[in-house]
Amino acid sequence: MNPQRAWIGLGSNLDDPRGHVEDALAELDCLPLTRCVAASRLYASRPLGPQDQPDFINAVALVETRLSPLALLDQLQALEQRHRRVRQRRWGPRTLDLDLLLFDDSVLTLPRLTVPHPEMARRAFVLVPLLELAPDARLPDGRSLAALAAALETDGLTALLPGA
Ligand code: ROI
Repeated sequence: MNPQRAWIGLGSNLDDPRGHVEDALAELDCLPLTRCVAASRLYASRPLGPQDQPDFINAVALVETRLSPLALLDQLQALEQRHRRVRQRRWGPRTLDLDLLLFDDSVLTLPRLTVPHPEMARRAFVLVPLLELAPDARLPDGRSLAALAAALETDGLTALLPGA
């Protein structure tokens, strides 16, 4: 079977967020049957949800994988655990969050996994980095991500300079 293309959203706002996201980008390339083929710049973003938490670092990666969507989800969750993800409360701070955003043109509604990610169309910290890599990207239903992003507030989102 040919590899399939999956988009992964990365986010962190605890314990050296930039380090967690940079390490996770490298680790995605080491997952079984998976190669990381592109990664966006890192972005600093104001928290969506409770404001009494640090700003996030966000990025998006494109991987090619021969894993099934659920096997890829298992690998992403194991990677989160290796970053000792602590989830203290819903929408609270976290050391590493990995979201499976898109899996080719699949539409999946499983108990553990919904693809496309149900919130992605409303999140500038997901759409802006993704569009950096794929300006013409669309949801499986044909909606243009650029058009969705244009409707969003991007005030709290800043691309970081490499190495800065
Ligand atoms: N806010 C931002 N800016 N970035 C995230 O990755 C993020 N992730 C979350 C919540 C807490 C909803 N807010 C976020 O899970």
